[in-house]
Amino acid sequence: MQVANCEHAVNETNPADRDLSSVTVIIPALNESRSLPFVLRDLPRVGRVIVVDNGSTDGTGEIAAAHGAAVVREERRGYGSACLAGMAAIRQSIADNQPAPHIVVFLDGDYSDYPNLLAHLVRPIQDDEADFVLGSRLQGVRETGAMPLESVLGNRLACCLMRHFWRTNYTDLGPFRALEYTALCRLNMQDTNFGWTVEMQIKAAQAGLRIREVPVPYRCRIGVSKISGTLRGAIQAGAKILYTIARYRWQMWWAK
Ligand SMILES: Nc1nc2c(ncn2[C@@H]2O[C@H](COP(=O)(O)OP(=O)(O)OP(=O)(O)O)[C@@H](O)[C@H]2O)c(=O)[nH]1
Ligand SMILES: [Mg+2]
Repeated sequence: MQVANCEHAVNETNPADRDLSSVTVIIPALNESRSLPFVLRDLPRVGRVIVVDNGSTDGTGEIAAAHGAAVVREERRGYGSACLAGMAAIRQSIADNQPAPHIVVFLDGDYSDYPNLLAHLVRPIQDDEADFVLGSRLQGVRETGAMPLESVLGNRLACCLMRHFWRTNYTDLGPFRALEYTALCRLNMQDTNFGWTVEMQIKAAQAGLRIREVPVPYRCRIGVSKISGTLRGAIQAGAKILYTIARYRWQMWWAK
């Protein structure tokens, strides 16, 4: 396992500083049994952790449950499908008379992000300064090899297009992000795979959410790379992201 030494970019917030009991974390996970224990170990104490086991065959769900997470199984593959299943689980718990979360955090299950920075990520929402906080890996320090060049360039291109079309200031499409729950619901998220992150960012801009970026460090994942580490995955993800931008831009023109 490779873990970056990351005393940089942001000061780790002592989780004891903040009450995180109204934060729900959604972790989409496809065959992440090796990394998930580290992710769950490093998360500060929050209200609820939902691991969406996206049809894993390596015992990901069992490992997540053994580490105290609520596990939802979603057989329909795709990053967005897993995130949507996590949101459906929140809606179900509200229907079952559980309190609605104030904040929802999305976090990958591969230990590329730093779960211990969660309090730092949610702070602008808790302080009512933002509705959507995006962890920017391109503003933070990246371990060598954590983000291949094509991934860095692809993210830059997507952000450049969003800046041009929606006047946004995004610098990344990073997966570690936090939203005020009612704002998230208003976005009516739909994408079932690689378009999820860019869809959220476009819709957040269109909905007039208060958007904030914070730099986050990023390290090499544990386990086998599924998207950015393979040429096929990178091309598929890039094509879907560009298609999603074109689609929402087209809808804007159409609506005029
Ligand atoms: N690729 C992929 N990831 C999924 C899926 N469902 C859930 N996930 C999870 O979504 C998160 C992001 O996927 P990753 O494979 O890490 O994608 P990435 O970070 O762009 O690229 P690599 O880390 O290089 O593989 C991980 O926690 C996955 O386990 C799916 O259908 N496909
Ligand atoms: Mg990853």
